Amino acid sequence: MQDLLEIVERLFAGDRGALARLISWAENRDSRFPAALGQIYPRVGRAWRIGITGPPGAGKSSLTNGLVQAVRARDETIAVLAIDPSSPFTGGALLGDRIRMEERTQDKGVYIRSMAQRESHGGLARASSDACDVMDAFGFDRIVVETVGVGQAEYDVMGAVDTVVVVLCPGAGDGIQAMKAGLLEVADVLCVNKSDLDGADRLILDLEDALRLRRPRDPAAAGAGAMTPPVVATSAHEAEGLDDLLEAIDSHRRHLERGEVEDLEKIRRGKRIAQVRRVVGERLEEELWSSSGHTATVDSLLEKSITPYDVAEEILGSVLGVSPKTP
Ligand SMILES: Nc1nc2c(ncn2[C@@H]2O[C@H](COP(=O)(O)OP(=O)(O)OP(=O)(O)O)[C@@H](O)[C@H]2O)c(=O)[nH]1
Ligand SMILES: [Mg+2]
Repeated sequence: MQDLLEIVERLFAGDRGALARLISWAENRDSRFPAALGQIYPRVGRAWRIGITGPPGAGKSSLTNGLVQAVRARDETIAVLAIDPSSPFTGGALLGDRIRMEERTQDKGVYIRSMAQRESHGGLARASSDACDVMDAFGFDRIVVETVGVGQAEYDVMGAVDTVVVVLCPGAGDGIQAMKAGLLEVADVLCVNKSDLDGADRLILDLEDALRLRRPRDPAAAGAGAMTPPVVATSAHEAEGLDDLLEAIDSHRRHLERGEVEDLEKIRRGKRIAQVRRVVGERLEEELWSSSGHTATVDSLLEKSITPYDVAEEILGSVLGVSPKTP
């Protein structure tokens, strides 16, 4: 406990070692984390959380770097959480990325941290939300979470931020890919990066068409805070459009803060509820399978050549006292 109070005190005093340590606790599901979060929780909720997602190579990291500069030029502070997919195939390149990003931070107003999916034990959305809470309590004005927007885990991460920026770039069928992957549905701001390349104008027009066609039909589909996402052109290479991107993010923020569609408090409460469900899910799973009894039950039941469904129902029956689902 002494240990814990000391680290929280250091966090509040602006100690980056404490910041790093608490994020590691979140990442590794350290048993001290929940109590630490309890201590810092009164200071959570001030930072604006920006999610940056999109297909591999669209320029998310380059844009994040650009955003860091644009934010610093306004004298605001910013923390970045870069989520590595930690695939064995791309691990090398991403590691390079991480080093490139971490190198640039002699600046006290910037903090950059990466989090590997594998190290968060599958609970990526839970761990990244916890890490954001720590960075928020530390006092950063803005937090950027960068993911590769492909899988369910990344969508869940995006569900925990305030403004989602989907980054696309010109190139074979990217716009269409994005629509197929449902990326447009999660976007609060659409960013067409690499506007210095041919095809960017075309992609912008295509996206605007797609948004026009889709939105009126189903205004409720995008859920809380729904508005037609603006399409912003950027070139991270030429540092073009970064202020426009920041302005689009701020405009989305003002829109939510004015409660034009739904109250910001209510939206954030929804995100907290999702976090509670994630924590309960993780803990249940852990409790269930760490008690050797259930694992043994599964083994012995499967021996009797009954189906996995029947075994599952037996286990659920014994744990929750529910009766088997009947068709
Ligand atoms: N022409 C051009 N190239 C860019 C621009 N922004 C990024 N790139 C290049 O695109 C490539 C991918 O950039 P990253 O910033 O690593 O993209 P990413 O989306 O973070 O990539 P992953 O993390 O691997 O998914 C790099 O070679 C960049 O130099 C841009 O505005 N214009
Ligand atoms: Mg990247």
